[in-house]
Amino acid sequence: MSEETRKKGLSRRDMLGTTAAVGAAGAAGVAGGIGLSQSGAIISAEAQTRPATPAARPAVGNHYEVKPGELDEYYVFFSSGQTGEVRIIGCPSMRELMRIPVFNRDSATGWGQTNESLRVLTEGLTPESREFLKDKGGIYLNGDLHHPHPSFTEGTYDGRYLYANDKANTRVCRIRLDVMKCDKIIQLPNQHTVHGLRVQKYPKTGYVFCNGEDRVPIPNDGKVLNDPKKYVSIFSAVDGESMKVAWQVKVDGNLDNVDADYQGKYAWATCYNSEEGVTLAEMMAKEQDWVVVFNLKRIEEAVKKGEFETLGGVPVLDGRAGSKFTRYIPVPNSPHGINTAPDGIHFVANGKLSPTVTVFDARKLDDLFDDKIKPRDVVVAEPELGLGPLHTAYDGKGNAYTTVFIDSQVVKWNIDLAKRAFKGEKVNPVIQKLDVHYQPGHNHTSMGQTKEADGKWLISLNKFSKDRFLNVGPLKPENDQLIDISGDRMVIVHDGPSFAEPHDATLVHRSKINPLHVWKRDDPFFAHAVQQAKADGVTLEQDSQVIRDGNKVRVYMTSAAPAFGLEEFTVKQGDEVTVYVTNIDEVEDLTHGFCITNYGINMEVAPQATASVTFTASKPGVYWYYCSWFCHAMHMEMKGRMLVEPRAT
Ligand code: K7E
Ligand code: CUA
Repeated sequence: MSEETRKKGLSRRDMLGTTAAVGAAGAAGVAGGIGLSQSGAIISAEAQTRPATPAARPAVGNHYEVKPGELDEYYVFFSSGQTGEVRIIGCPSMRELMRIPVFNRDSATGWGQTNESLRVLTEGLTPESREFLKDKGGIYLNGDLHHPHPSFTEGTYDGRYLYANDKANTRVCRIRLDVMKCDKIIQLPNQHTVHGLRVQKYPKTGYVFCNGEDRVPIPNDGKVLNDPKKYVSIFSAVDGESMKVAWQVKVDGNLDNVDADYQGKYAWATCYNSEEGVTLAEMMAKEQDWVVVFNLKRIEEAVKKGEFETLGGVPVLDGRAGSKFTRYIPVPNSPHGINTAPDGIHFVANGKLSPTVTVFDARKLDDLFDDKIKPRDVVVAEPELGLGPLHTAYDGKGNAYTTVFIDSQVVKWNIDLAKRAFKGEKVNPVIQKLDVHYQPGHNHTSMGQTKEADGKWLISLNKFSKDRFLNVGPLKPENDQLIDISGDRMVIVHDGPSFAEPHDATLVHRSKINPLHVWKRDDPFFAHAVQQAKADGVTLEQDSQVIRDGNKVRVYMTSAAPAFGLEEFTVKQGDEVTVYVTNIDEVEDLTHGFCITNYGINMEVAPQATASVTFTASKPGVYWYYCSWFCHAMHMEMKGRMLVEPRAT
């Protein structure tokens, strides 16, 4: 690359365009008619006369534009932080495609109100939480979803599930990727919050690893209070199939983030507060903290042999300093993200308070556990990148991309160069520092957390957006920036505002995900409704009728645009009413809704699904119900009346 092009921020690839058709348009504009596509063919005269790339737009061609009607190449599963849901974004368009309610209450779909969602939200609660929520509606209404990660088979995504944590109420969820609905939520006993979450990559998921961040007494029942020496933090492995806790390990310090290897032998977590303090000053007192490595085989053997104590109904092992299950590798104070490279060899802990990242070689861990080497012997590089390294992503070509929060940059660096520098060679591993806007947390590359990392895209999830968008008042959106990493240089191509607070995201090639177009009638998601109907002698797909069972009333109705199977039904004040709506339309995207005015009821019923909701008919009178999802020219007329007879007094 010539010095001049370097100054302009252009690489050879930028000038030649990326894809023959679309990239060429940009190339013509940028390079003033070089006239070559990537394949070397001379581009058309028409392409050469297309309007030049506007000066403000990065000089990379506009291959990130996904034209109306075209589909994106990647699904991005975004967390939403304290909103509590998962969002699906298309990449490279960055268009929001869908929201999946999980730990939140959702007005549009009825999540948190339908019987189907309430089952998911309540069945995995600990007995203590169930008791606690008894007079609070039975469910938590908030969540803090940080880390959404899809299931693996042999080192890459298999399209079955997505898992995520709830930091707010110590829960883990599973989303079925065939229907994009949450089908399991469990609350982890013994531990206090779950922050880091990553999954087993090999041979398959397998385990979902969940970091307990805060230290508390076990059991946390008030007998021990202000005696931090007796607090402990917990590392959990959840079985991703059964969604039960497989085992837990007690550790020293506070666990932050976690990741797993490509061999199925180890998981590793960053750990701060080796001081075991309870105030900020205490937690930051020491110069060093740790990365904890968990030996999965040794843990499994011990569990098999019964070498554990049962706490909160699950097997708990002691992995504190000196244990055969763990090794504690010292790293600079308060590390944050930990990220496994697609080469299957390296993993990186990000310094946060230290300007460095620490690179480990997983091949040395067998020797470490056999005490043949010292913990720091596993470290093979420690490059200095900038202020506030938080998370690292990879391109599969030996390069790493680390967010530095305080400097508001993404730093591209080379793992090999970093290792050579660590050995004393005079080389600079840093390839480029790119300003992002502003204060990045996680960043993620396309397929970058699998062995199929493809090095095309990087998304920087920036916590602040400040002046990048129209001012919307004191509360601002975050800014997710799309960065083209396919060339020598990183180039920002898109700013995308998003609401609270996408910590983390996973970019999955669309070939890995195959959702259904309409529900299957035998889906387990509404199996309870099917069972109840059967017991009542009702065929959900045909019958609309009211069954009285003491003061319980079950109202079954079909929905087919633009009519419900029942134009009215009558109940008595005080009845416990369950309405089952079955959408018998088979047309893709023809979703109905069921909303009862002034009864606070609303739910979505997608094609071929059954949804149900239970409430007490406490108010007498006439209450119209209507379809709340636009379905037909006569959608406004898709309604009926619930007549509630007053209680005889
Ligand atoms: Cu860095 Cu919760 Cu993944 Cu946020 S954590 S940034
Ligand atoms: Cu059915 Cu709108």
